[in-house]
Amino acid sequence: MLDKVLIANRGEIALRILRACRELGIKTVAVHSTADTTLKHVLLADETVCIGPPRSQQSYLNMPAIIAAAEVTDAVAIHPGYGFLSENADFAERVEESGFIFIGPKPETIRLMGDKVSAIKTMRAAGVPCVPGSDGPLTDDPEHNARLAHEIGYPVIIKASAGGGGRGMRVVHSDAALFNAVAITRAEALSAFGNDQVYMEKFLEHPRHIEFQVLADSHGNAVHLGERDCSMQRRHQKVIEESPAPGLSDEERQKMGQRCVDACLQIGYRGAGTFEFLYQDGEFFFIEMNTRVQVEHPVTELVTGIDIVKTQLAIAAGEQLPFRQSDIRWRGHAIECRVCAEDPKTFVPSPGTVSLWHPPGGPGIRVDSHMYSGYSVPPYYDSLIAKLIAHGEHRGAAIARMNTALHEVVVDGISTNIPLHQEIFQHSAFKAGGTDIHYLERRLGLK
Ligand code: MV4
Repeated sequence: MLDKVLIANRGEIALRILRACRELGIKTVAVHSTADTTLKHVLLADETVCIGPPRSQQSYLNMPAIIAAAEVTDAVAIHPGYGFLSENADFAERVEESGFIFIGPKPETIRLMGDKVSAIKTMRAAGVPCVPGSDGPLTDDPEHNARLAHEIGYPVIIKASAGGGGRGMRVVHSDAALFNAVAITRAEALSAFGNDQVYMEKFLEHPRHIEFQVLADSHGNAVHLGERDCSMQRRHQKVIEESPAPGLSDEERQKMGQRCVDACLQIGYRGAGTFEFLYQDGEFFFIEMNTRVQVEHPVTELVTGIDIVKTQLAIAAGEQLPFRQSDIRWRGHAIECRVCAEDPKTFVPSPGTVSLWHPPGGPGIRVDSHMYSGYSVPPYYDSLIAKLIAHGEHRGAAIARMNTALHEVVVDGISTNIPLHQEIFQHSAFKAGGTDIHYLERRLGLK
């Protein structure tokens, strides 16, 4: 196994990674900003290194400071968590060039998937179904683009190839709007990402967001752990995720899961990964691949019994996957609520000191959180403070357990979105399952 791992992240995921390391007997190094000296995983780590001032750009995104911290502590590997540098191919490359193991895919895989045009091309070639679209970057030829839009059929969506996660997109309904939409998306992409490549897809009007979890080792083995439904979102921020996706048949799961596994083997994928799909009218359409561990990984862990973070560490240590596809069994249903330090009505961040924290408990409840009574939520970072995850024998049982947890949990001193979760759990459409990506914003009266 690995001797010592540097955790290049903060908050709940840093604590999650620290716990996985501890279980495996791996020593830990926590790197942190000056605003994060009292983070729970920093207090628990074997060694700590302060890497800079509060602003992420100068700390959690500061590549030389993180690599220097690995050097002075003799860490052998770096776990990037999610967000920050987790999908930065240049960082992965610099980590490897400095003689450390990057806990994730090869830098070239991260680069390939970071460019959405090349990701889609790769997946299409590997037999993964994609959205009907330009199958390559758009040119500046207005006639050619208009012909393409007609072939695909309006509405279409113009997306930045370097975007993803909802950044740099524009829906177009007519020839009249196409030329400007391409020009504006291109200009925005250039200023936001330093890359003006854009592509076109058929715009799907009422899809669900369903993603498949995969794990692949460096010995030619890959498995899928089924899917998560992440459709309950607001402004591209997921609010609730669940596994399995309501109404998806075993046949659909096996078929799409196998396509993802085959694609992993074809591209030599390594580590944990997520294939994002839009699912509409019984059909899957690949949109993006995430090359990191995801916030919502616990729902998959609860239904499969597989520890995704420990498996990431084993893969990075060069081990073979300890299970085959036929070993993987799905049991029951799991749902995750993201608890954020924000006003439940305005969604304005609410940093400050948590005066009281009573996590929920009982059968089938898991809480992933770095919070403690007296912890101060700094204003500089993402507002996620806890993930409540409920598991039950079926969806209704998981909902009942989450409902209980949502009425038991106490966070005092700051505002949280717990009232929003309590409300969603009363919605009959949520209870029925299978709502699309627009459901929450419509229900909140935002659209
Ligand atoms: C789409 C789409 C409809 N049609 N692509 C937004 C985030 C990025 N990952 C892709 N996104 C979308 N791509 C086509 N061809 C609708 C969205 C979309 C969305 C997707 C997943 C989760 C939430 C979303 C919210 C708004 C729009």
